[in-house]
Amino acid sequence: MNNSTEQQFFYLGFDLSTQQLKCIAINEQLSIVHTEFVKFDQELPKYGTTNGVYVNGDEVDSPVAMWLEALDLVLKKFKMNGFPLNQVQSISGSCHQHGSVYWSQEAESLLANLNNDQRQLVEQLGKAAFSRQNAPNWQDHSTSKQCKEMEGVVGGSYQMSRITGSKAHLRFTGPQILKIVEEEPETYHATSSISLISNFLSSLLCGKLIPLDEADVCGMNLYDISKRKFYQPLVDLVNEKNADSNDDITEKLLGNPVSCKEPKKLSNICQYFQDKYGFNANCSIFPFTGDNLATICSLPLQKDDILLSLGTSTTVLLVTDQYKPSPNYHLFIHPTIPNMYMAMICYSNGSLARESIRKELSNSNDWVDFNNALDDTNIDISDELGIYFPLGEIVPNAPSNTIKRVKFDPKTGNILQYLTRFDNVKHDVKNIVESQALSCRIRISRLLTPSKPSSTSNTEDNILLSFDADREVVLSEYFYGRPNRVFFVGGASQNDSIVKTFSEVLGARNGNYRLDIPNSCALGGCFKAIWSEKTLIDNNTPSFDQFLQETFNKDELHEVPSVQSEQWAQYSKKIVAMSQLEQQI
Ligand code: ADP
Ligand code: XUL
Repeated sequence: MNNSTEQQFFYLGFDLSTQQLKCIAINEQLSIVHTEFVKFDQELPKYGTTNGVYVNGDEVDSPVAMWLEALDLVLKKFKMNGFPLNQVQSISGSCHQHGSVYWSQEAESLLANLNNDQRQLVEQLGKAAFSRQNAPNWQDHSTSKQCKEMEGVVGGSYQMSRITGSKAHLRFTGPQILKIVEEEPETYHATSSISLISNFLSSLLCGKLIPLDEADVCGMNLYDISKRKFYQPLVDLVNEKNADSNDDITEKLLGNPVSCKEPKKLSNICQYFQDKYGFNANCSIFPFTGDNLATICSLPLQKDDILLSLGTSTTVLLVTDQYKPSPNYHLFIHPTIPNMYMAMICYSNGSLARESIRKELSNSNDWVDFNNALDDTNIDISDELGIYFPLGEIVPNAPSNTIKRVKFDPKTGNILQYLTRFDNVKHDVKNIVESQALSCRIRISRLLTPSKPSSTSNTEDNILLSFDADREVVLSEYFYGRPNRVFFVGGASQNDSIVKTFSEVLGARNGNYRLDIPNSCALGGCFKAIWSEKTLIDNNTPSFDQFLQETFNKDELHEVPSVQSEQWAQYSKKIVAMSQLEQQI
């Protein structure tokens, strides 16, 4: 390390993803000064994972011991490369969501007695600290029975989303825990506490068991988001399924989660890390959160801003103050901005579906012909709509190879005719991109601040749309919600024509931007760490979004050229047709 790092303060952000543990250090100017990572399959091959997990039919899990080794290894790399860990002021981070770690009765004392006696974490905690050696992973899909049981208790998918922010999902931690209660009663009984991956990692750094993070807890299907406490009928279900009446799930989850209303220091880093890697005794640990939640903390996102990831799949992350749950998406408590939520929509058909239309159009491996068709204003698709799901789709729920093309009446939105083909594949090019964007717009519109108040006087308003989970929505609620800004990331965000079409359909009021965020999860952790520490030292520190707005390097944002956001209104005509089309799936 050169002299310029002397006397500086640094902030660390971890990212424990499915395939690797990454750790990034930033300075006071929020610039990355050092990065280290450990790739599980390659660097810890003795665990024999593939892409970080074991797959056994529909069960997917990961060895917890591998993560212990990875934590020592990543910090060893910082030390070996001369990074001054003694100048780190604070640490936070993110972890893949929904996974769960099962601690044994001895865990608490083993954590409290961690010391630098030459033995690694894996040797000191080893098997003894865990009642289950593997942690279920978010890719697990073995809990259909438990999802049904849980939705049975609350009264169905919509009720489940209304209470917990999401309908019951196979990967969510509540169904995963319930499965262990039902199928591995001895394991459950031997478990003193259960962590998500996020508070598992913060517990290691603190040398004591840390409760859940209130943002990440929303990925469990157990937490009543509006009441900010565990939902008792679901807690009772887990307790009743468990033969040992002394075991209470809320006790195992260590009671109330750590609130996100204000920064909360968990503790200083524990002695083990001070002695072994030279951390300062005052280095603060702040709550870790889920990876998607950390991603929204990596940018200066404000209310009504969207982060749209156009990768292999499409993911929409939105900052909203509206708690209007739906089985179509997820709502989580925002990890750093009080009274805000993060909405998330996950689509499986994104780039791969566009690629399949590109192949139908021409043999070319680039996007030139596709983009020419997409930009061609002479191709009129104003009375057409198409949906293209080569892969099974999550939103709307559809089996693989669901492809539908229709002509509709633009005045009423009623479908007039189903087609097997349009006149030309160029129409498919325009329709696939437009309908993908329209689907995002419809799903998020009710979560955005309306640009006009919605009215119920119009007779049109009474039309029942297939996206109306709660049967209380009026058509006009889908018309006026416009995003503040849209930030595009992921592979296809490099494509001007695709990004321009999405921008026009979504109709952001204050611009569309493209950026590269390869380190978003770890950076979100760094930003949370620096802002939390500064807020504790000086309570005049601005709110999280304001702090990032002031300090974020704007050169990283590239405005999307020549978007006509006012075209937005014309796509409203397709909402009724889209609803009718989705009803036919
Ligand atoms: P992942 O989501 O798997 O992390 P990426 O974000 O890198 O991956 O996205 C990969 C996808 O991006 C590919 O399927 C590819 O079709 C798409 N992609 C990459 N470049 C372009 C481009 N210029 N135009 C359209 N799509 C692109
Ligand atoms: C979100 C989800 C994944 C994991 C792993 O619900 O399951 O995004 O967080 O990245």
